[in-house]
Amino acid sequence: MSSGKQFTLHGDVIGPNPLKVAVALEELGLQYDVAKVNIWAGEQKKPEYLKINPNGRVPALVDHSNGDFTIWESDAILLYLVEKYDKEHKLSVADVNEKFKLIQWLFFQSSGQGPYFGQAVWFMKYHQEKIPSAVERYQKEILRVFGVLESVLSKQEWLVGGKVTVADISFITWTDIAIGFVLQGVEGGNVEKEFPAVYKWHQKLVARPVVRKFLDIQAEALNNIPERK
Ligand SMILES: N[C@@H](CCC(=O)N[C@@H](CS)C(=O)NCC(=O)O)C(=O)O
Repeated sequence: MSSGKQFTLHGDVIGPNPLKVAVALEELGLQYDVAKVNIWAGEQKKPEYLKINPNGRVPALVDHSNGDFTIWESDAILLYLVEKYDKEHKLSVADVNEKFKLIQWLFFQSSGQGPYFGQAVWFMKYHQEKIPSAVERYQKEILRVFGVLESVLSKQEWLVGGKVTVADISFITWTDIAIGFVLQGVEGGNVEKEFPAVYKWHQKLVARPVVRKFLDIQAEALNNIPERK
């Protein structure tokens, strides 16, 4: 905590939600320490962590240069970072209308992508019973969400402002997991073929060196994940 770095990222630099925060911090050149929270051991539900994030999930971010200001929910963290520390609009937009478009996409990610994609993984991998209809429901929702993104990205390169922003970055991890795992073998789930603009957009994002670095760290960690408690 007292390394002198500006931020502490609680959670990790991997996983659908922490990874995007680590990407934004590094793309913006901000210095941070990671306080690891082992979600496989249930540390996110322990009283010490609940003081930081009462929702008991990762990530959470503490900004030591702002009186230890603490914020959780990955997309709220992204908004905080660009509002306060992206004056040059490297990952954000200047125009107010565009800013609300960016917020719109973050809301869509956190309400439309995150939960559905997350539930698909839950029912495919972790739920104690096999419930094919639940798996099918969430896989179909993924296809629907990709359909929404395709309808927009087939007409423009990025979600907002004609440039990469935190809106695009917020979608990376779940899109990667959907392409690499959840939609494998699903009818209509060949993303490159069925949603070519989404696929191209995602490939451009994962080619960014900072994104690639964290996805590689994540891939390595996933090989060593214990069974969830
Ligand atoms: N909407 C939250 C979701 C956070 C979330 O679900 N994080 C996962 C890890 S990626 C977690 O903490 N899982 C452990 C648990 O649910 O107990 C966000 O975007 O930050």
